[in-house]
Amino acid sequence: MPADQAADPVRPSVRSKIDGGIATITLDRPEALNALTIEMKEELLAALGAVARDRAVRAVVLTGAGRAFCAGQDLKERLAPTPTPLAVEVRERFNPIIRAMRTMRQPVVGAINGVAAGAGASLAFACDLRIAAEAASFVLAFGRIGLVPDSGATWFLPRLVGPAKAAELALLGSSLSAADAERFGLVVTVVPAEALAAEARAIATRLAELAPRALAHTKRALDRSWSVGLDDALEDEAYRQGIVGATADHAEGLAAFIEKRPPRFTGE
Ligand code: T3D
Repeated sequence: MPADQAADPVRPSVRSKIDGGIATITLDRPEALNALTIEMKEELLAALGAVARDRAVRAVVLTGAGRAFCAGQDLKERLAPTPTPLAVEVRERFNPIIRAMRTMRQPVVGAINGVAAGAGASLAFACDLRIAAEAASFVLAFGRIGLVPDSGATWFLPRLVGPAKAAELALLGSSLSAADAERFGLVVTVVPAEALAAEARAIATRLAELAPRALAHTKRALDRSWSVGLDDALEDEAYRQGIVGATADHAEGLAAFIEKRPPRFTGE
């Protein structure tokens, strides 16, 4: 297929559905293993932005259609007559997606249905939690095409699996199976392909039932912890506790505990 026809301009390549406080965003270009074109990156960023602004959404599931999660940058697009310079593409199209995932208040559950390669692996790493289908795998395919890992891969991976495994995956480009990803703690659990959507929804439902502001502060505090010392982290926890401790949801959580009933958190 010629590079300029890589994406059908009338069919969106990213689907977004909101149901019961859970947004499911699906990368939907299965014929190219959900490889990311310019349009698709713009659609994904728009979908994440819409979800981030929607107060009714309490948790997000990110997944792929077909047999892959995402094969990273659409390499055929790079063969276009005047491709965007790589540094510009990374700064202006990939990095905003990763920042959006990390700054949105809702937790993002990656439902990794198949191979996650290149920036597709980075997308998986940028999720708050990941679950995987048995056939899923993670490949830092960048080195095979003479590139460096990007879209946060060099930041996330050592933190997620440790520096030694990160170096192996990043330098050798070895494929990490779903089973090994579970052993390294990269994924919460591995399930048969047919159970993935239900399992992702079950985890997202658990998250959606928790107090949204407490979750948002927990997400921020965890990210922030990587760049501060213990004293700073202790003070940051105290600061956030002061904020969420004054919420109606904290009062509801206490009341529910005393009354021995499930809490009903409203986000207030
Ligand atoms: O460039 C910039 O803007 C900078 C940013 C870079 C970020 C990056 O993501 S760089 C890394 C890009 N991704 C890759 O290098 C991965 C390339 N793909 C693969 O290595 C393999 O396809 C997989 C390991 C992911 C899966 O292998 P396999 O054997 O299961 O499938 P396949 O046969 O290779 O692919 C199936 C189809 O998907 C095939 O199309 P065809 O021949 O049937 O028409 C293949 O060309 C297409 N496809 C797979 N990956 C991409 C892709 N098409 C475009 N771009 C891809 N990345």
